[in-house]
Amino acid sequence: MKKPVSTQDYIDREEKYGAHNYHPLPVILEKGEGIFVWDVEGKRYFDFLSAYSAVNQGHCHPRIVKALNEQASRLTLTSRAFYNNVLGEFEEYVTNYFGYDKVLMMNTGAEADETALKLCRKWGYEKKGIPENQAKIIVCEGNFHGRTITIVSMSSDPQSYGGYGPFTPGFVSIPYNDLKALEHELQDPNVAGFLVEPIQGEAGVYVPDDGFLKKASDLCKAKNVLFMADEVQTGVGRTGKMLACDHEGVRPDVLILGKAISGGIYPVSAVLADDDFMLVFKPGEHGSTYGGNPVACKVAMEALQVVKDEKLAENAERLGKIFRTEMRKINSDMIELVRGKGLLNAIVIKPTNGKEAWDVCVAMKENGLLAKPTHQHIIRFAPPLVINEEQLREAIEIINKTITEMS
Ligand code: IF1
Repeated sequence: MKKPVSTQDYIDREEKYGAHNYHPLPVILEKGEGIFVWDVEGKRYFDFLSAYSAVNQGHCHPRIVKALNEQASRLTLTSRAFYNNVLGEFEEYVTNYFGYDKVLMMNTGAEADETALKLCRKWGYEKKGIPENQAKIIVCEGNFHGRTITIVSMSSDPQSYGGYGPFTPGFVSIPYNDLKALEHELQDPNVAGFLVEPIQGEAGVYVPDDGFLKKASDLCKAKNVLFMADEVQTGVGRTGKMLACDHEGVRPDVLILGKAISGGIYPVSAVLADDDFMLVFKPGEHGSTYGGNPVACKVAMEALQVVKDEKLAENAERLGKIFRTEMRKINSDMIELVRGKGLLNAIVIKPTNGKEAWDVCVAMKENGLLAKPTHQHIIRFAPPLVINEEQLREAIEIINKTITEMS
């Protein structure tokens, strides 16, 4: 195929040579800086997806890029067969940062979730005394934890699990935000853990009732069950606190992080837990070739420090309130509902004049703002947390104008 020149050429090439496992908006991005991205035709957009909350620190943050470059030209990968001089530095840094005894590093969110599930089962057998192969883990309907066979085994979305059986057993599903159902399932002494997203992202930014996380964590504690928070999407400032669990003063037994711990610069994920739990892994029992490599460590350390230095959680908290207030003021029947926390927000779109959430996103793209629909009728808005109020108001104006014109 000849060198692509137009947007359509790029789309055609991916269509021809790539697996068809995504359906992107028709925009070809080639540059990013802070809250903006540019397409191959030179057009600038507000990025209101932030790579699903991986780019909280903004695109190509100079400090994080510098950390990447410096380490990349020195030592990139040793595997864990040998020590390297950076891993320990990061481990000390990140455990202090989040307040846990230990960390285990992986690369993707799914791997971190898998790690937590393995840790939980092993702890269930070795510490809690669950009979062999009987451990159960409670999960929530509408969850999204990634794409592996075990993770899709926990999913209630046919798009995620359909065609991928046979499935991993050992999971029980309860409705999200349902303490009664949790209490009921917790009566089973073979339950080892409860895995939950503090806000369900894929489900369409579904925020549970105030107090849900606290009560769920208390119920787990009373039954000697691990409370495991998947903060892959909600963590690192996104919801207006460092962790979404911080809104309720909840400290998960097992904390799962990914995406923004590296600011979108490198795949880094991590599981944090105290010694009682983490030390169930013995040498050779779990791992990853790239997990904990020096580049990952340096990048993640800088990315986390940027979140603190630039007070990104505080910014998300303040601007999130403005965003939701302004969305609720938009005078259109197309907006059925506005919800979210910090800068993780969504609007529910009522199809109008044959136009759906997808059409709204295409029109917003034309007007210079990128966002992605989920579940047909929901649009998620999650700009990089480095956005300022003036920029946010400009973006709100684009959303307002687009929706008002369509309805
Ligand atoms: C895709 C959604 C977001 C996650 C939570 C683990 C993972 C994710 C809470 C896995 C990943 C992604 C992946 C992305 C779409 C996306 C997503 F719409 F599906 F729900 F963010 F909102 N836990 N979320 O949200 O992390 O292995 O991908 O690093 O294209 O699959 P990963």
